[in-house]
Amino acid sequence: MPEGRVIKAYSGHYYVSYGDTVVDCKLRGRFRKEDKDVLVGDMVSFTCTDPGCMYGVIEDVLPRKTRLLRPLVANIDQAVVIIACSEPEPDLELLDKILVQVEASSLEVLICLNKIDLVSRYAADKLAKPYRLAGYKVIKTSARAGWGIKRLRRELSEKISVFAGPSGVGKSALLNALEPGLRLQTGEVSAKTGRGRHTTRHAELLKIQPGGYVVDTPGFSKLELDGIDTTSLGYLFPEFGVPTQNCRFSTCLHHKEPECGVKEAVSAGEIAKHRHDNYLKLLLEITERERRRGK
Ligand SMILES: Nc1nc2c(ncn2[C@@H]2O[C@H](COP(=O)(O)OP(=O)(O)O)[C@@H](O)[C@H]2O)c(=O)[nH]1
Ligand SMILES: [Mg+2]
Ligand SMILES: [Zn+2]
Repeated sequence: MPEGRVIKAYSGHYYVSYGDTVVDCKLRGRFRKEDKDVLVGDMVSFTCTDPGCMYGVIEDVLPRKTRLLRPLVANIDQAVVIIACSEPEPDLELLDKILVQVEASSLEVLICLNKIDLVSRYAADKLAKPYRLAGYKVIKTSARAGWGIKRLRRELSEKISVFAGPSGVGKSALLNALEPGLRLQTGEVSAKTGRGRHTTRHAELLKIQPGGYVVDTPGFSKLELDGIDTTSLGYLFPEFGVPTQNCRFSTCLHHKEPECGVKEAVSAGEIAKHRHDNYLKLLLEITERERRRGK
């Protein structure tokens, strides 16, 4: 039986990518009885209902690796967190908050520094350095000049990725540079909805040659730090891991405690100061939330 990936679901139609074509499928009736759901991103087996196989029926869902809630898509492997070197100025507080969410969701992470055509090489590397030190893979791109697109394509290959990052950093422009056929609208945000004009409310997988997919709805748009408590926050900053072993207290929150290995590493220049500052801001946010909920 043929197997393919659901790339779009819309009012009872499931569009299944199969080789170079897309098959318009319905669900076998028993799915409703068994309360089984089929999500964008799922691998399914299906039967064709016409000789040309334009239409089909989904017979079964293959085991799901992961299931992300926002966007609601199955089998996402990786988050590509995109920031611009300039225009808009990099918002490192937001970047660090997105990274914490991504770490908590245990996806692979790639940081993409876009618009490197607008700054010096020195400035781009200065931005990248703390994140490379923290162990993140960082790539530099310019959607406009076409730099770094090959590398980005390699990083997307054979994976399902979600693009995350504030509006205006070049998410759509990068997708267009990867797949000119997509012709996504760039640079225009509707004043009424705050969304790009072509932003669909239904998640869709866009195929990137030679064999990756990108989810077209921006992920991690609502950053509520769900399910992260004060004691787990530090573990979501990878570069805190080794220095934490030097903290005197096993419950150290790397804040006001004496003999804190993390604070010592900041003083020694081994951890970027802004990363620790942003950690403290998130710690405060979570503390306040826990207090409001009466924990
Ligand atoms: N100079 C420069 N401008 C870019 C680059 N990538 C995108 N832009 C511009 O930045 C603006 C926002 O890009 P867009 O792709 O719509 O951002 P999105 O909101 O993240 O999807 C547009 O005017 C793009 O032309 C780049 O690498 N360099
Ligand atoms: Mg866009
Ligand atoms: Zn500490």
